[in-house]
Amino acid sequence: MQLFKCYLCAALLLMQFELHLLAASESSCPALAGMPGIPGHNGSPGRDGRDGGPGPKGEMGDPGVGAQGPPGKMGPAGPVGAIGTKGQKGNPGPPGASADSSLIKNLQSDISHLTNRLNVIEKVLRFRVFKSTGEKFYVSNGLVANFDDGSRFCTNVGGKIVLPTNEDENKVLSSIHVDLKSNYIWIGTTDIVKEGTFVNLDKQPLTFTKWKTNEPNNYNGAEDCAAHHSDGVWNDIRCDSKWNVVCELQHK
Ligand SMILES: [Ca+2]
Ligand SMILES: [Ca+2]
Repeated sequence: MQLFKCYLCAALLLMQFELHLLAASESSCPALAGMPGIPGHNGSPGRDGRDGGPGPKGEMGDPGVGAQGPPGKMGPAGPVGAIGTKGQKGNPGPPGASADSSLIKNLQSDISHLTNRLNVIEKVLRFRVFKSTGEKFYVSNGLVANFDDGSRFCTNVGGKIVLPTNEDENKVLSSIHVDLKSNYIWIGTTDIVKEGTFVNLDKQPLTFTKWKTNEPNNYNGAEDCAAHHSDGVWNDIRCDSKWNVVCELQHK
């Protein structure tokens, strides 16, 4: 651009020079003026200026946006608070089974049972012959008596005249014959109340019988009591006859 300006200026000066030449030819002919010189070259750039002073403080920027950091550690426990006031008394709970009282009742029951059993055993040991038959002891001291005396004897020792109520008990009674060397042993049944109908001493029907064939026969119309024969079968016989007495004692 600068060079273009120079050319343009030179062109203007050349035109002005030609116009002067034309004007001079039409009038007089004064002395010729010299031609203007060519403009010089631009000079070199000057040295750098000094650093300026610090500018004014800028405005505060907008707050930054960052991700939330992880939670910090739990702080130490605070001081112990003061004791609060006493609360109201709660409603009474439902009555529960006391383990101790239940245990005591069981122990008392066991003690009572053992005491009764011990008393029975003490009585049994006084007899020369005794055998256990499940819930009973069959005992005898070798007494030979009629039915009434024998029944009274057994009552006095806390029992009654033996009466087998099943086959096993009948067999146990058979074994006692061996010890007593007996022929007959009284059993607790009679037909005194009604001839031909034997009942036990509580006047209850018999639940087990072991009558010998053709017995009871009420021989001579005088047999209202009954006895267990050594061969294991029963026979009705006279109540005033005398035979071995065996008592039964309950131990349960
Ligand atoms: Ca009879
Ligand atoms: Ca008979």
